[in-house]
Amino acid sequence: MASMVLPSSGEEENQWGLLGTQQRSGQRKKRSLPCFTDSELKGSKGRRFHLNCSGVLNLKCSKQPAASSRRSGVTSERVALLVLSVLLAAAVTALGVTLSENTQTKKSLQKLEDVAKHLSEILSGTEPCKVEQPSKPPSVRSVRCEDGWEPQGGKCYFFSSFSLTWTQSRTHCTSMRGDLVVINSKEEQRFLESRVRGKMEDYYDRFWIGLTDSKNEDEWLWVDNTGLNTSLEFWLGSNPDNWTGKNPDGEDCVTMGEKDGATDLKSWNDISCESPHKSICEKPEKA
Ligand SMILES: [Ca+2]
Ligand SMILES: [Ca+2]
Ligand SMILES: [Ca+2]
Repeated sequence: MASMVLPSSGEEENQWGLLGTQQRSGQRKKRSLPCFTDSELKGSKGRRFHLNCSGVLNLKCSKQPAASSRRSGVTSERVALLVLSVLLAAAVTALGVTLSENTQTKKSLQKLEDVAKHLSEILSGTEPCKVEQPSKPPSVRSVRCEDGWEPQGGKCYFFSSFSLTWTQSRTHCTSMRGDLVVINSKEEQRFLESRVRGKMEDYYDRFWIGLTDSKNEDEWLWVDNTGLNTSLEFWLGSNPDNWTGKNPDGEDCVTMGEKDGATDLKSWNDISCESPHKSICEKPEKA
């Protein structure tokens, strides 16, 4: 064991880092104290020592804080390593999740590509659809006849609902560049009979046609001055009878129409030209 001189107050540390203080009678003085050699100190591994000296003696090794600091450093390093390990594990986990999601995304894309390829193959083997043009809707307006006129057999017909005398009705037709109808065929009679029947409101609701014997009794002429063809007559019952019961001048103008339907198209009746009735106008189609 070696001896050393303790530093006085203010002398803090010897060459081993030992501090020694003695207080006696309020006086501080230097004193030789037993201490430890370097090897003993080194062997002590920096532990705290209490020297058996007289008086109050406090000894501590200055290397102990260094060891404690080293242990603290080691602990901090371990903590840091632990934190880093945790962070690394979290990063690896996140990376794994990302890779898994990417893998699933790639699989989904591959499925979509397969579906698209399959559809493309189907479409390539399918004949292109023919777009059918919609059929032309039936025209409610004739390009051959004016508004209100009905086309039939190359002619246009106007069924007037004005109740006028025979002469007034003819004037109305001519004002529209037509005339009272002239029936030239059985087909024309059939068409007119059907249309008039549908328009009649009652038994007497008949329509004027362009036939009259007003110039000479029983000499029937059409408004175009053609004579009546006896093979194309459609008199109803006992007509023409030139009945004078209502007008002493008899009956010189002709109407047509049987609300309940005409037998063999026979629907003509001679009546007074002054009676008010509806009428049928006729004119050629547009050129
Ligand atoms: Ca005609
Ligand atoms: Ca007559
Ligand atoms: Ca008559």
